Amino acid sequence: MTVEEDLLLLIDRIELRHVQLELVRPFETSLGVETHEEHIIVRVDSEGATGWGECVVEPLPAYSPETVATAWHVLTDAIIPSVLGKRFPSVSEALDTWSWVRGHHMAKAGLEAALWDVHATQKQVSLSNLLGGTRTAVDVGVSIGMQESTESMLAEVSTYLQQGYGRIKIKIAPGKDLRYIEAIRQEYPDIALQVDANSAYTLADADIFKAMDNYGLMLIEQPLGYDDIYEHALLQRDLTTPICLDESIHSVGDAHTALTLESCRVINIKPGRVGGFSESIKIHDLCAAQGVPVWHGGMLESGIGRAGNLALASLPNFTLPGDISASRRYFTQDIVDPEFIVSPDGKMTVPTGPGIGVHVLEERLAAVTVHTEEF
Ligand code: OSB
Ligand code: MG
Repeated sequence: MTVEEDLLLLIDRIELRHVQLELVRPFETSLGVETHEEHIIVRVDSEGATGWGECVVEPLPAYSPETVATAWHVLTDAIIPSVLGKRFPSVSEALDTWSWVRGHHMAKAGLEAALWDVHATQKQVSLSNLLGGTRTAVDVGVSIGMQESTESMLAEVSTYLQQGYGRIKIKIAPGKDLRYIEAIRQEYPDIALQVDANSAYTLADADIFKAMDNYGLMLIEQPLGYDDIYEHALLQRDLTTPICLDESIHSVGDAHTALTLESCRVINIKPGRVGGFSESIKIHDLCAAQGVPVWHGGMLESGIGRAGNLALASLPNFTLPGDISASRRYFTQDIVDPEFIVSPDGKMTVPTGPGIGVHVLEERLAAVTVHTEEF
């Protein structure tokens, strides 16, 4: 018997936890203000090994149609029953059992992440290694919420630059765009700067984006409709700045459509949005083959989700800095040890221990849990 066959993945037990984590400061985007994160932490036990995943839903369907309640329902009634108590040669066979479930990508990605972690732990390899990562540290950036004034925005930018972040992203919305970009560029002509509209504009606002071409932005993220691919192509034609799609890309098929239509020149990959690490890797590979850079987005994850994101972002075509910031940029205390930190040269080290490579602080996790269910 080979080592592979010896390490069949048996799914003994699954636990879901609805967690609530206070943010160190409110995060405002064109979608609203978030003061805390509510996610679902997924734990999988397999013959003595434990794996962890984070389902990056929000309480209300603003960024995505999924919510804590829909993910809980779909995990409980559709996805978990398809895998519980079964044995699989690898993670991909487990995924096949829930491929009949349409949509609900965040629900799927949360469980898939826990399966990858438990599998890597059993094999005694790092998640980065198992996913095909090639880097030991990744370049990271920070995503700054909308601010009351350009002065407070400049103060935020200055704080994060001092902490080492090598790339700044600011959230924009109509009325809170060019003034902010102009103010940052005056003070910092050379920093890597990009903006994220979270679909706050329409094609009627094209002139605002044309004006952004004068500021040397790395990219403009999701300016138009959250489900649009076509109109982004019309806008991209008139801009020199690359458009990056976030909300519009749910699969490798969407990525293929967007690249074929030239709707964007960069893609933001979030495992939750596309249904897990496996689909993320397909998008990564498609983009690599076409010379299109990708970067890792963020959903204000706890250390559990962040560890998985970092492992994925260690793949070779994640050539732009990710929205993967230090634990303390989000929370006073993370639920993993060691917490994630950013180095003075803007890098985050990819854990090398088995699985996600960080230890889950079970007491801390219990303290932030509002509801638990075991299967
Ligand atoms: O659009 O990238 C986004 C957070 C929640 C929902 C959508 C987005 C974001 C972020 C946060 O920008 C990035 C991070 O996790 O640091
Ligand atoms: Mg975005």
